[in-house]
Amino acid sequence: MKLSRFVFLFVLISFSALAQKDYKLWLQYNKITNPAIASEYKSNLKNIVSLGNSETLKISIKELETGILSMLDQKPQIKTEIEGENNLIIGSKPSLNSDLQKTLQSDFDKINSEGFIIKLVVLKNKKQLIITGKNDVAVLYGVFSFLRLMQTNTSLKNLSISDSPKTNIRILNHWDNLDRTVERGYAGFSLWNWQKLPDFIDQRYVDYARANASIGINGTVLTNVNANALILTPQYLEKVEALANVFRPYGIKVYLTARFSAPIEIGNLKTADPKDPEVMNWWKNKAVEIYKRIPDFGGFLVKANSEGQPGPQNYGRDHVDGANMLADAVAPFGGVIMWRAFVYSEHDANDRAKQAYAEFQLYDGKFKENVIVQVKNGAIDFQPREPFHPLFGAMPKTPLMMEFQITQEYLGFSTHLVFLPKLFQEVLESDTYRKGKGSTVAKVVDGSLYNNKITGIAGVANIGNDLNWTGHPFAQANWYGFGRLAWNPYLDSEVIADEWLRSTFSNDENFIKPVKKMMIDSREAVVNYMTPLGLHHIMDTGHHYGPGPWVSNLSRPEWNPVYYHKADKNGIGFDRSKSGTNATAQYAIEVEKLFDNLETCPEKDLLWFHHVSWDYKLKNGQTLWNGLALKYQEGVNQVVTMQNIWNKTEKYIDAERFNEVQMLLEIQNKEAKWWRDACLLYFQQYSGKELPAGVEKPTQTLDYFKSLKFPFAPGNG
Ligand code: GCW
Repeated sequence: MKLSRFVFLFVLISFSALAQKDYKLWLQYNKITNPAIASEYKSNLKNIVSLGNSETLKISIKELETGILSMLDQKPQIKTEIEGENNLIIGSKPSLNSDLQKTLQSDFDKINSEGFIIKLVVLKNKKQLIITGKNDVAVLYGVFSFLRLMQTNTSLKNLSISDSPKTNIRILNHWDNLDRTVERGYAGFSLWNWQKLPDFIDQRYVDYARANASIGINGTVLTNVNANALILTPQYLEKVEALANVFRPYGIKVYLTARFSAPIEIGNLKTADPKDPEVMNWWKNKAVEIYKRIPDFGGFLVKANSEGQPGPQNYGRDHVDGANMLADAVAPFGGVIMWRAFVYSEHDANDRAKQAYAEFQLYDGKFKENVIVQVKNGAIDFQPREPFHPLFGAMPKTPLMMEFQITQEYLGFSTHLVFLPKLFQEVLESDTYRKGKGSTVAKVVDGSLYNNKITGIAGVANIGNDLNWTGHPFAQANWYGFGRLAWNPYLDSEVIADEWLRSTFSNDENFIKPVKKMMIDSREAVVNYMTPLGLHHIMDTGHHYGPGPWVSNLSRPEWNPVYYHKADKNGIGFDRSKSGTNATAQYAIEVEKLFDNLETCPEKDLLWFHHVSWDYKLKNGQTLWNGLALKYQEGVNQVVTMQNIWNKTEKYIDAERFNEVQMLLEIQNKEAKWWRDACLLYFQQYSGKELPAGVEKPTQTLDYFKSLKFPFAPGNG
């Protein structure tokens, strides 16, 4: 072999070997180095008894074999009968013998249809380990959960776990277009290769389903909410069917976005009026056609009469008319309609934050049983921090599902390390007070506050065809954490970070401890260097990359950052209190009072609810101007701390991911400074004050920052 060819091959092989690490996400299955733990597992994992034959069970067994071989260097024997002791028994309830069913009865009573049991049991005097649930997908969840125990080096002693998801619909929303661009996507192009489907099944589809199943995600909306009707044509449905076939054994249902005007665009009708019999029929027939191909099709996600999307209002009808018409079409097949409440109108420029509530709250109780209203976590749009959306808790007779954004549209794209479960947890823990103290958003979302029949959590996916799926290695943690919180909205983000780090990198405490802290603090860092003290939506417009607090020339008032910060010589902030737009009145009285009063309003939300003078005294004694400037500086300092932490991790992890994260943190550092300098220079024009001691001098002029243009920033169509 010629040397050059040899070198080429070597580079290729080592490249793919290295790239694999990133690709494997949180399913690294690293060798267990703790001898005591390893030997516990080894003795229980010599034999696997598989009680069944379904695709899903085969996947479960294969996953166990892969994990055990990789973590323990042990190849388990696969059997179909229980003989001897210390077997790992895998199978769903119907496949268990009566002895086992009896032994586990009280555990089965505790779980729902998707829940699982992992337990050490004694059967006829013999110790066995069992993973079971009421059906095979539940068993698969149990298997992944067991592998997580292994990956996190958790002892098997006294093992007895029964765990069920607290929500029904745990779903990713892909804002993927048919040309494979991804709206607000920062990790390459769409995974769905429509041109090669249905005949070419990319291994990536399988790996995608596997990763999702491993964290309990059970649904995926394949297409952008800014929808294209073509996805509903036979040509595309055939491709969707192929994907649904891949995902099914992993327990993942496929959903599509429905463009409201589809009956006109692909059905040759004159109207899409939801009360028109022909339109109603068109959707009914469309549902029949889809369910013939995909019997477990999940249903439709709809963005209607929002940001230019067509909807029932085009015909003088309302959201209820539109949603219920579609609900009727999919109801015979058990489908659901996820109707989005993300609406705001250019005709109501008073306060965008009030519009979804104003438009939807009065529909409470009017939607059909299989409609669930999908509400973003906050009333504006996925900002680094927003108070919880006032609709949560305010529609007792309507199931509401949470929409989080996993992709970092407003949080530095995939170049900034921001651990989002911290943000998600803050929202889920917020108290709506709608049924007294303790009426948290989590309780609205999991249906326990109002006994809703369907419940759900959606996350706008951050996944693309980048080798590492999410662009930033740490953005994988946001996908992971979303899935974990959709399963259990009461999980602590620190627990999530811990699990993820151990499964993704290493169990070494010297690595875990500092890096976990880095992750936990990363959310506050981004708030500090972008939008401290309740500022919001001051990103440059369109692409939302970098600061643009000065933008004021867009046609719709609420598209301009100046609309949100309202800085003038008197002060800064959006007055949403009684003296302003009175948005606070959309909350329960306890919350309203808290936010309305300048004294009690949490400082983290100060400028969200109040216009405050530059000399206003903050709780720490600083003036608002000084405090704001110091927050921006603190954000930058936090990024430096993150870099220092990361720089010490080299010896614990592979060089590739170490280097990647190191480079990305350097970008984050530069951009944090950019944010600080641009915003402070801009606001300084109004405050007319010097930067306080401790805040670094800007290195460029305001004009320079204003001159920066990014015509090809990703994710912007
Ligand atoms: O966050 C905004 C985005 C739009 C998005 C819209 C929505 C899909 O800037 O790109 O459109 O929200 O959620 O519908």
